[in-house]
This record gives sequence, structure tokens and C-alpha cells, in this order.
Amino acid sequence: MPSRSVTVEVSEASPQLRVAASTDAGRQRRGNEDSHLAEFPVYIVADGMGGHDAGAVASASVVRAFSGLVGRDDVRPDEVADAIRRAHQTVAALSDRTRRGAGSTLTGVVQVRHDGLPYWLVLNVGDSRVYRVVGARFERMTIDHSYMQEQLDAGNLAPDEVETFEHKNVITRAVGAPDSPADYWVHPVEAGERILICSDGLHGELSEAELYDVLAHHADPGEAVDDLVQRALDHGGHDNITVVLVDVAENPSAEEHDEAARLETSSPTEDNTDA
Ligand SMILES: [Mn+2]
Repeated sequence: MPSRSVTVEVSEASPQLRVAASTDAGRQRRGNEDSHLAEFPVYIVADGMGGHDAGAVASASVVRAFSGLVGRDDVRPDEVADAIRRAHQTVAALSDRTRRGAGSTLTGVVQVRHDGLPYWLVLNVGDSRVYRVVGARFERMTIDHSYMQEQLDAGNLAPDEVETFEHKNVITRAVGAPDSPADYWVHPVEAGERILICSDGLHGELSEAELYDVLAHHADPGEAVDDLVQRALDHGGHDNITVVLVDVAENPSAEEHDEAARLETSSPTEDNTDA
């Protein structure tokens, strides 16, 4: 029985964020080559590849390249680019040393500051993904670097053929591989938004409609993450599954008002009738 735990964390540096994360080896793979980091202001997933344990070592070193940013609320975009550069160097060196062609995907968001305001710096190398829910809108924030995406872009593959496409696992950029720059997008942090970061062990098993359904069903990030991982396992768990979910509070001050209102309206007599 693989161990799996979901923790919901609210860090002091980011009281407006509720974060849950979980990873599972799945039902087919012996080990787990995914790694993740979900500590303010860094929320990233890395999916390693390579012989023996090279994939696990690669994804772990990608994540470690970001550890110096943890706990800071003043990270600049160029520091994120530096972390990615360090990750590239470390994995490329590992690849050379072990001759096992180690590589890793990397995707996620880092909260950065620009002119005193918080933004998400969205980053991606490979085919792990970032999605975002805001209101009833569900959107993908990253574009896969994969052979499948290239075939879609070229019009050689129709969207309804994706499910049965043979070469789903072929990626065209990887951390540690040549010619693999990261894509970046910048996004203001928005009240009430929910950011999902995942490896292909999740988005390869669940349709985007099902991803959205599960997210819409659970207000609690820990429950949402747990349900997502369980469904990926139920769909076969063909690959390692990693899920990070970052919830931005609707409106922090409104929430405090709600709490105050609840305290005012609950009297001891009401509690007794309930019991
Ligand atoms: Mn994978």
C-alpha cells in the first residue's frame, strides 16, 4: 500500500493561500520519479525520466534548485530564471555522469513581486501542466512541449484523436536536455482563483471535464487533491501521479467578517438542541 498523505497548509507569509499536495506512484510503476515543492512562494511539479533511479534523482534536483526561494515574499522573476538555469545545469551534469539520459519536466507557479504587487510567474518545460479555475471558467495556463502538441498544432492530429494517440509520452523539451528553454507567463494573483499543478499521471488519466468537475465539487483543497489522485488510480494509475492545488482566498477580509458573524449567531442554547 503506497503511502500518501494530503496536507493543507496555510503559511504565515501567505495567509490568503490554502495549499494541498499529494503524490502517488500509481498502479503500474515500481517507483515514483515525480517530485514537487509546495511551500510559499514556490508551487512546482517535476516529472523525471531516465534509467534506473536517474529520473527520480533528476526531478528531485530540479525541485531543490528552487529551495532558496522558499519563505520569501520578494522573489524577482530573474531569480526564478536563475533557479531554472541551475536545474538545467544540475540535470545535464547528472545525465553526463550517469550516461542514462536523465531529464525532467518542470511546471508550476512562483509568486513574485513587481512594483510591490504579487503576481504568479507561470513556468513550463515539458508536458506537466498548470490549470486555473476562476468562477465557472477552467483554463489551461501552460502549453505542452510534446510531439502530440506539435501534431495538434500542425493539424495532423484532431482533438478527438488525442485519447488514442500512440506517442503521448514523447516530450520535445526537458530540463537537462539541449534546446529546452522554459516558457513563462505572468499573471496577477486573483482573489478566489484556484491553481492546479499536475504531472501527466493526472491529466493523462482524467479528461479536462472530469478535472473541472472534481475541483468544482470540493471547496476544501485537501479533499479535492485526494479525490483527484484517487480517480487517477481508478482510471488505471498508469503513471506516477502528482497534484498540487493552490487556493487564493475569495477576499480575506470578507472571510474574517463571515467568521465573526458565525461566532455572533451561535448561542449555547442552539448548540444544545443540535446535540
Ligand atoms: Mn509522468
